[in-house]
Amino acid sequence: MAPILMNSTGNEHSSYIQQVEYVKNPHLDSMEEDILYHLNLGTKTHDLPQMFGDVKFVCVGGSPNRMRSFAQFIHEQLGLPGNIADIRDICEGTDRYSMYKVGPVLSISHGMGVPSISIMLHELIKMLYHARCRDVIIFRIGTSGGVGLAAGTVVITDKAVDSFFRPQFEQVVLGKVIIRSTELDEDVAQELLQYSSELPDIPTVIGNTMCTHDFYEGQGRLDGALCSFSTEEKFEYLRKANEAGVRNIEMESTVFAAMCRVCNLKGLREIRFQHLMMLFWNISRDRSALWFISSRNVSDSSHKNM
Ligand code: R2B
Repeated sequence: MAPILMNSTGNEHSSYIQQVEYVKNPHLDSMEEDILYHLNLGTKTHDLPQMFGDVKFVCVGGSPNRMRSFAQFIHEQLGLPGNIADIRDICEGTDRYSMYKVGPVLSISHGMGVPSISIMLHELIKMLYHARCRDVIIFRIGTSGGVGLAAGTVVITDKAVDSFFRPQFEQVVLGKVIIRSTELDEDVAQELLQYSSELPDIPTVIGNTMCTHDFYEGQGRLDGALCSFSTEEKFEYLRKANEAGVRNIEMESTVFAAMCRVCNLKGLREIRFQHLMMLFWNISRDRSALWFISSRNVSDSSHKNM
């Protein structure tokens, strides 16, 4: 069941009662207009409930092209009317992000790294709030480097961890560090693992996903413009990561998990589209936990990750 929450200010906004309160910002209600700058949308310029009120699944991923392909794929899978070539980028007025809507599914790009996905998530979560959406599940569809896994292995993430293998996301706010949890529900991860048994060709494991703030040195790569460590030190770090339960590395999971958790969104990360479709229908039975799946088509311990 979706939680029934009051407006976070304590003021009753009757139209918002009995609805998941995705935003956690008491200032929002006193604002005359909310401009979602990087999505090129706003509460005065767009009818957000009419445009997005029926959204149930949000899929986010790094690349605009991939998210367009994903929207086209979902359009076909759902057997929606119309031509896939006509699916338009709702954010075409900006080149920051791309957004496509097909039926109840929204497909949005977020760029690379924590700051980029974080800006998009702030504006997306506000958009869902203004559109009065309910029971929304978010997926992150992305790439990541596997740690000690065969190429093609899907990782179902039970925890997003930082570069010290801690299940937390640190955000500096007004000069102070705020720590938010990225812990996820183990039972849910186990259940998702069961679904994966219906796809025998896709090896799937449960593990931690490590989020770094750099693609090169931050992920122990030897091929950046700078490298301050030896090959042995690289493998020592990856060995420790593996011992700490890390099965893959990427660059957005901690803030994604933290923001979904704080904002009452069920978050999930997945890469295989056909797998995703199956999960859609399996998980659309209501849940109260946070979901987060990580998966990847890579890799060996050199964790190539493009
Ligand atoms: C995976 O791939 C990108 C870097 O190549 C980054 O966004 C990530 O998390």
